[in-house]
Amino acid sequence: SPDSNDSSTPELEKAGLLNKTKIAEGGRKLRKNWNPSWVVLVGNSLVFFKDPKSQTPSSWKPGNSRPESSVDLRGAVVQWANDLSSKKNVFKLRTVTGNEFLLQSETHSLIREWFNTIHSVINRLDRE
Ligand code: I3P
Repeated sequence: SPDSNDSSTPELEKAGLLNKTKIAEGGRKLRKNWNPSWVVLVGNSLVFFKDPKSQTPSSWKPGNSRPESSVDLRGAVVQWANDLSSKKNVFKLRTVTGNEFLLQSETHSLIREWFNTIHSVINRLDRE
C-alpha cells in the first residue's frame, strides 16, 4: 500500500501464535498463567491479542483490533529461559518498566525465529 512506510502505519514485522505468561509486573513477581496468545511485532512494539482465532496476519491492521496488552521493546532484554519453566523452547522478555513475560512454542524453529527477530529489533532500537 502507498503508506506502508508512513510513520503512522508502522510496518508489520511478524505475527503468530505463541504460548505466553506474564511472570512479573513492575518487578513484582506474578503467578504464572500460561495462555495461547496472538503475538504481533509491529514497529517498536510487541502486541498481544487474547483471541487468536479472530486474528490472522492478513486481517491485522493498526487501529482496528483490540490488543490485550502491548510491550515497548526499547531497552527491553530477551534471553533464553528454559530454566524458568518445565516447558521447552522458552524465552523471557523483560521491559524497561520491569514487566516480564515468558514466550513459548512447541516448535523450536518457530520460537528461534521469534527470539532472533525480537532481539534484532531491540538491537536496532539500542543503536538509534
Ligand atoms: C503452575 C503451573 C505452570 C507451571 C508453574 C506451576 O501451577 O503448573 O504451568 O509453570 O511452575 O507453579 P499452578 O497452575 O498451580 O499455578 P511451567 O509450565 O512454566 O513449568 P513453576 O511454579 O515452577 O513456575
